[in-house]
Amino acid sequence: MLDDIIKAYNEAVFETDRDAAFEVVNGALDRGLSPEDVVFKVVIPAVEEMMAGITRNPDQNLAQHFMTAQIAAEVTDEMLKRFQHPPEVIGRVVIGTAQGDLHSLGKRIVMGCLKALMVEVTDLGVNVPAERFVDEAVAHDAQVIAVSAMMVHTAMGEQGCRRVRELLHERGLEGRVKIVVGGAPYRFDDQLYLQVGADGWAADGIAAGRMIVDLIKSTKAEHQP
Ligand code: B12
Repeated sequence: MLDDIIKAYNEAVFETDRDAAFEVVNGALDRGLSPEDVVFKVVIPAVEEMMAGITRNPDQNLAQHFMTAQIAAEVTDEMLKRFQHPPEVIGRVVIGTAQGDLHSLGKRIVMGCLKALMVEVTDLGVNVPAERFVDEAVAHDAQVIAVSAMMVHTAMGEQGCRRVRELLHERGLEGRVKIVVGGAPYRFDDQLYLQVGADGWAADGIAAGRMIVDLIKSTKAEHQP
């Protein structure tokens, strides 16, 4: 059954047919597939296939890629509403895309993974100033600030993660709040997260979920009386 669903979903997004994609997803739910499986076994692999397509042929139709990303984001948002509600929250994360960066899909996927792992997530959206990351982390009593950056200049620039690190330092919050980063530039250089002052990074949503849960647990343990 799963193979048929994946094939039908991939055909729909290849045709950039949003309604057909939703029909496939709703049909899959009717046939008993869980919202979690829709995201992790159907939507994410389709996005990964799109990314592999771009690597193979950078001249591929950008509109098609954009629609694949848009459809994936919409389906993910719908499925997240139906994810099993966690009985107990492990910790809290504020997440956003760095200042100057409007890429949102990777962040959404990370959010989905975190929610599935019982982490409370506050989405700050895209183009988020460093000050806002820190203010919101304090307001939500978050253990982790998650900064997504898809472009080299937003990953490495002075207004992104580096500035968040400076602000945490200035406000004496470094023990209480950790910073994690992710996005294409970090996949190209797996040491880049250290250069920009982050505590951790991950290459995909699933690894991000695991890494952030570990960081929340260790941060909470350090602060237990
Ligand atoms: C889709 C896309 C767009 C869409 C974005 C739609 C949207 N709503 O998000 C649109 C068309 C709008 C777009 C615009 C632009 N884009 Co664009 N875009 C892409 C593309 C093709 C895919 C990005 C994507 O969605 N990937 C799919 C998701 C699932 O993967 P992901 O984002 O990497 O996220 C995963 C991991 O990285 C990780 N992760 C992500 N965030 C985080 C955060 C944390 C904390 C953690 C732990 C993990 C984590 O987990 C995620 C899930 O597995 C990439 C190419 C690529 N190969 O990445 C270019 C790319 C990022 N774009 C690029 C560029 C240049 C642009 C534009 C400047 C183009 C232009 N000339 O206008 C604009 C910039 C707009 C802006 N100011 O932000 C360049 C950046 C180059 C560079 N070296 O800086 C890329 C790399 C394309 C290229 N090869 O040139 N883009």
